[in-house]
Amino acid sequence: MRDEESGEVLADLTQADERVLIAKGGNGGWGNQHFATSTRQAPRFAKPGLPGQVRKLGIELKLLAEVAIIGLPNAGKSTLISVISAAKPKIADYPFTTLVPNLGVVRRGDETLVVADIPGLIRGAHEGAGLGIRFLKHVERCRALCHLVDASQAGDAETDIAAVEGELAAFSPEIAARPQILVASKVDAADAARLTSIEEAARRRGVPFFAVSAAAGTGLTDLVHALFRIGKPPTGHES
Ligand SMILES: Nc1nc2c(ncn2[C@@H]2O[C@H](COP(=O)(O)OP(=O)(O)OP(=O)(O)O)[C@@H](O)[C@H]2O)c(=O)[nH]1
Ligand SMILES: [Mg+2]
Repeated sequence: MRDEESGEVLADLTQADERVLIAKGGNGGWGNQHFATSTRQAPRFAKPGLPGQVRKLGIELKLLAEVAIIGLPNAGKSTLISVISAAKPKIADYPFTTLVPNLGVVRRGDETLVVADIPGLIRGAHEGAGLGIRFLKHVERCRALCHLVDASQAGDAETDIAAVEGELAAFSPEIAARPQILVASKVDAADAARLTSIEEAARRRGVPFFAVSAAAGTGLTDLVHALFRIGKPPTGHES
């Protein structure tokens, strides 16, 4: 929350029920009761209160997910979150199905992890193309990124992967440098050369690679473990 005039950050509310006083009310006035005496029981005058503080605020909502699922439109992000969490986002075979991020809680035993399905990113997103930048800001709070790449299409994946990475880096080099995994989606319908190119792209970058099919349910357990690994801060004594 910012003061629109000065740009000063007034508050950053990250917990449920957190409160902050942004604008003080004016001092109260004195009602006519205050001026009443035994001989003047209903005075016709009173002292008005002072006006309260007036401020113009800029308020932004940022989701508090631990891992953001990012990728080109139609990569299968919403389908993935629908099978690893209880979230039930809209899924369709056209780009920009997801218009606002969806949050899902992924469970592993007693542990939970909050994952965000971010609307598809395209080249120029950091300048506002597609649904773009409005949603990149939701990625700011995530510890880690799960970059989903459609393995069912034809063609080398490097260009697609680099396009998404380029947008992230243009938005924030700091976000682009967060822990990442590269995940080939739709491997039930994979194009073999494409799948290999995704794996090679992961190897070149030195990031973990996973192959999943949300439709067939393959690779999901390994992926969930990986999401917990990157999404939770290291405790220092994990095996
Ligand atoms: N064969 C196959 N198709 C899949 C799989 N996962 C998703 N799809 C299909 O891919 C299309 C896009 O899926 P979505 O989950 O809506 O993709 P998205 O990345 O959320 O797309 P946007 O919200 O538009 O960015 C849909 O037609 C899905 O049914 C999969 O594992 N296998
Ligand atoms: Mg979607």
